[in-house]
Amino acid sequence: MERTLLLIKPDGVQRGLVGPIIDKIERRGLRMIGMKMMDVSTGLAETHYAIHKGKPFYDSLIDYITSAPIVAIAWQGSKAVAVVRQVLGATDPTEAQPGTVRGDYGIDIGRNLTHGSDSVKNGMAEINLWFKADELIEWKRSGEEWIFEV
Ligand code: DAT
Ligand code: MG
Repeated sequence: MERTLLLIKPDGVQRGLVGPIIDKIERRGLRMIGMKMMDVSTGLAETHYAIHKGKPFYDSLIDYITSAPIVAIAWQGSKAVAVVRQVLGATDPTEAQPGTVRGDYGIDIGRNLTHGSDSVKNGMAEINLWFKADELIEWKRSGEEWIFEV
């Protein structure tokens, strides 16, 4: 089973979209294994976005993610990485399909509401970065046999 990190960024929290965003992924069938609301330190933001250091949007990206509380959620399930990325839609909301989070709720790339891990490897690494081991819950969601064939 894959694991992936979802961040509902400050605009998602401020705009009251935490529920609708979780709803899409929960109904799709992934199992939530950790969730918390938090203020993001500059250090954590810089580690998370280290791959973008030096790019023109880097400083504003760090300012954005540290500007107000976020909600971090760890998800588990078959194909979890791709499923969350699909639900979020393209990075630039003007390119995201209707029906996706960014396609339904976003306009600017600098206010794109969410982060989703982009690979299985990064999903594991990002969950370890954002969550302590005792903040993750091992459980089985009832009815998963009606979502996953095996
Ligand atoms: P994603 O969040 O879809 O994985 P990414 O990892 O390429 O996208 O970029 C991380 C974030 O940085 C993205 O959510 C918004 C911002 N960003 C990316 N490209 C940008 C650009 N060309 N201009 C402004 N912000 C950008
Ligand atoms: Mg990314």
